[in-house]
Amino acid sequence: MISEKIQNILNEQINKEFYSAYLYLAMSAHFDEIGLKGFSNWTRVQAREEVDHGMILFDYIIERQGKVSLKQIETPETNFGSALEVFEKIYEHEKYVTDSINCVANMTDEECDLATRFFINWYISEQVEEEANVDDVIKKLKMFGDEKAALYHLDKELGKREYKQHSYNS
Ligand code: OFO
Repeated sequence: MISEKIQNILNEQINKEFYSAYLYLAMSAHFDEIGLKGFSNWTRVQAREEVDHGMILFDYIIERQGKVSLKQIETPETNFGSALEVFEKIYEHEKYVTDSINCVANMTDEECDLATRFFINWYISEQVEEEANVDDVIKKLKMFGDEKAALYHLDKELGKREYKQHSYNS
């Protein structure tokens, strides 16, 4: 069974993951509005992955005989700028989520909860991957500046991203 402190911090993390999904969906709608279908696809796929992240925590709490308590999800902003501005926002957001996951890991150490410490390692690796993926897009956007042809090709590339269900250990 998990302690109350661990249960609370995992429930807070569920909320952050679902908020992430909302934020990515808002960005996806923005990209659709400005005609960048590939960017819209990328952020939409990411939103689905965020739901998976939330559900993995949800299932873990239940498996450890804890209580899931779902909190209100904050409204994401809707005013976004250029593709670069959006991706810079994504990077900041993912850094915030990384810090939050690190706090969960610290708490498992404080509570001597080795099972949750082992579980949360999956999220630690996932955050490394997410920050790297976003950084890759930012670098490309910076490299090509305002070049329309390059943006067109990047949009095509991001349009190829496919959703693959995330589950613990995959
Ligand atoms: Fe769930 O990793 Fe992004 O926010």
